Amino acid sequence: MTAPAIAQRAITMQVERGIAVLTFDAPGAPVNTFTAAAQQDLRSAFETIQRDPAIRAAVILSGKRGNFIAGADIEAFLDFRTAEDGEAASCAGHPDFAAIEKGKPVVCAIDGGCLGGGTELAHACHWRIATDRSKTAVSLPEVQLGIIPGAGGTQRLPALIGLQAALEMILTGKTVRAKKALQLGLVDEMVHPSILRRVALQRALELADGTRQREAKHKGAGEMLLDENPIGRAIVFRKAREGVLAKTKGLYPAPLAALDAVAAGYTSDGDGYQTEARLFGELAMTPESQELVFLFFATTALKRDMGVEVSPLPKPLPVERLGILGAGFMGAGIASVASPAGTIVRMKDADTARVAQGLAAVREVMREKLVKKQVTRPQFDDLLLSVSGTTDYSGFGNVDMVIEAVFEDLQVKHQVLREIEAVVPPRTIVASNTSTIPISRIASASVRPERVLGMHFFSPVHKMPLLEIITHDGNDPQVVVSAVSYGRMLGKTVIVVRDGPGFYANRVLSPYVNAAGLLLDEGVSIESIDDALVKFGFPVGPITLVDEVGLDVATKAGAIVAEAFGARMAPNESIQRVIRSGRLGRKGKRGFYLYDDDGRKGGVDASVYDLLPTGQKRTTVPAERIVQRCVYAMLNEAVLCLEDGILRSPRDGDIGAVFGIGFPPFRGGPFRHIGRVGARAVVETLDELEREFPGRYQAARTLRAMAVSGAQFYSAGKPV
Ligand code: 3H9
Repeated sequence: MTAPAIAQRAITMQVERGIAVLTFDAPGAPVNTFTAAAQQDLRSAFETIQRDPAIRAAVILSGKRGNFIAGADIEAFLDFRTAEDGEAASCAGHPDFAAIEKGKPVVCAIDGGCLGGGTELAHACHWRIATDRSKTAVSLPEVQLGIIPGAGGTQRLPALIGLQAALEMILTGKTVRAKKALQLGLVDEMVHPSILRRVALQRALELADGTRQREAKHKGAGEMLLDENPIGRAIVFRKAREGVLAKTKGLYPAPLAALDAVAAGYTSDGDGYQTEARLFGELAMTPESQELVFLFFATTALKRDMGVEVSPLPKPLPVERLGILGAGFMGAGIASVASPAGTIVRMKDADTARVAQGLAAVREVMREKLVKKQVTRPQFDDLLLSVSGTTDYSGFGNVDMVIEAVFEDLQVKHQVLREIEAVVPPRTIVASNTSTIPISRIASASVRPERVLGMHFFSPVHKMPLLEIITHDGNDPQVVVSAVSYGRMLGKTVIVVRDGPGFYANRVLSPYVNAAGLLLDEGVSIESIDDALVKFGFPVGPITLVDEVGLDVATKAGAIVAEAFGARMAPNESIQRVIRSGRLGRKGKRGFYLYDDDGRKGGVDASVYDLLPTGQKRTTVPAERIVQRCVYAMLNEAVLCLEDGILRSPRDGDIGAVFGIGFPPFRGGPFRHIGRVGARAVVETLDELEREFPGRYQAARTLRAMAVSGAQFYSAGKPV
């Protein structure tokens, strides 16, 4: 007999055979989050459960297919004014989860993403079941938002799965799929989604009857030794701290605070939860967390933006078959992300050797997926079968899209464009993976220019998240929408920019790299330039970056923007001289740095200084000035891109810089960084630099106006 539903706002409760079944289904929201109202619903549901003698146990599940609980409501963090506000939010949840933990048996039935506070709720339950659906995964992603788990995660997880495994999850925020969660003891059981509810009810009955007890995780002897004695734990904490510092260079406070919170749980009773709440509150107020939270909202807002301002919005055309021209590094890279997205790929190059090389490169990426258990053996085989090669245009007669990734030369691009258009159907979208040549110039040779646009992937394609889509004035909006939609299918963060030399990413990168080159011209050491920018938060310094992308590629991009923007981007001497000497960077195993036969980077190649204007004579420039000279050139250029209409919004500029060129995420992006420093201070520094380097740092008009008016790029609250 089923009792009538008791209406709750986000969580509804039904009682079946003495088991309270709580369904979390936040009305009108795409995912379940612990808003204040949902938290109140949970609290009152459990008060009823504990009070009502007819209820013997409970099951909690989600009413949203593929989404269990996405954690705390991140939007609420925007209202925190002090660290105490954050601490209070954390403290408010602690008694609720403690009451669940200490009360009647609760089974947590996880189907889909279980994140942050959702995972912490699961920890407080007595039995956890996950479905074997590919979307089902458990994580504590708080550090990625610059905070730590604040609903008991730093305290309960180590007890559940052991200290080392818990730290691995808490410090990285990584996602654990159902199968791995089962191995770790993070969940107790894995079932097919169709039987989740039934099994969960059954387990609740068994727990209530006492016929089933939650088994403690079977820790290995080594794990026991480490977890259960203070010396062992001290070793684990020390190693974890070293690992965090090596990875974050001390720039991200959250993982270090997480270590303190976890450690506090071992030192005294109850204090761990207080420490967790205090640190959660403190971290929520850090600029690092605020910028990471900004990035979360900016990226989710971007997912809804189709890149065109027309109404009604055209429907995206499906891309089921893709032709790729050029089986080189980029072409093969694109194939390796297109195939897992379910696309049939046909890759063409001039001869069979190149095609074979391209197919081998695709195979290598798929093999990596297999090794990391991201795909099964049959899936791996299927993925490889979906990519084929050709030296003519056979198979291009029915493709929905062609992406050309041939040599960066306008005549070559025109030639292939004509060839493509002669074989593909009129509906086919033709995209160029050019990183520098203006799309309108490429499209000028097309018989259907409205179907030609740019899709600038970043290298290595399977790792780099950004896709820059470049449109020109004559594009059909449906073509743009289709490219955006397909880019997202490939798992990319997509920004749409207008055509112009260097588009956005390469345009802002050019003056930054150039500034580094000018420092080299003066005799500043390679290490001190790279170190200064790495300490600012870039993943690698600008000189290493030039080696990575290839000196030929960097100089070519530099020449295009120099031609377009004149004195502001006039090339430095050093990089020109090094390329003229025949050094290509990592790919040629000789650049500014030394490389071994496998391409692994060693130290600076001291002999490279002989090629530079000051030879072996060194000079020093303070790290802070190095950063200003490189970064302010980039900040100013980003604003100029906005003024020129290359960027559609500061949001796109921030996302493009963070996901495309490694602008430090904890600084939010160039526009956010300007907001933090203040437009007036930025203009003052630019003016000072301009006096020293005339023509290179003329502050953008917008910045100057903002310095006077106090206007901001962003208003308070969630970015749209
Ligand atoms: C936490 O839990 C702290 C606790 O330890 C302690 C607290 C005291 N909050 O990404 P999507 C929105 S910290 C608010 O496009 P998908 C999102 O903005 C939290 N809003 O969907 C978007 O809104 P809109 C730890 C959220 O299917 C809409 O939902 N949790 C939240 O591609 C759809 O999102 C996380 O960090 C949230 N927690 O991916 C999880 N989550 O429609 C962050 C989503 O207005 N979330 N929204 O643009 C995610 O990683 C993904 O959203 C998820 C779904 C995987 C869940």
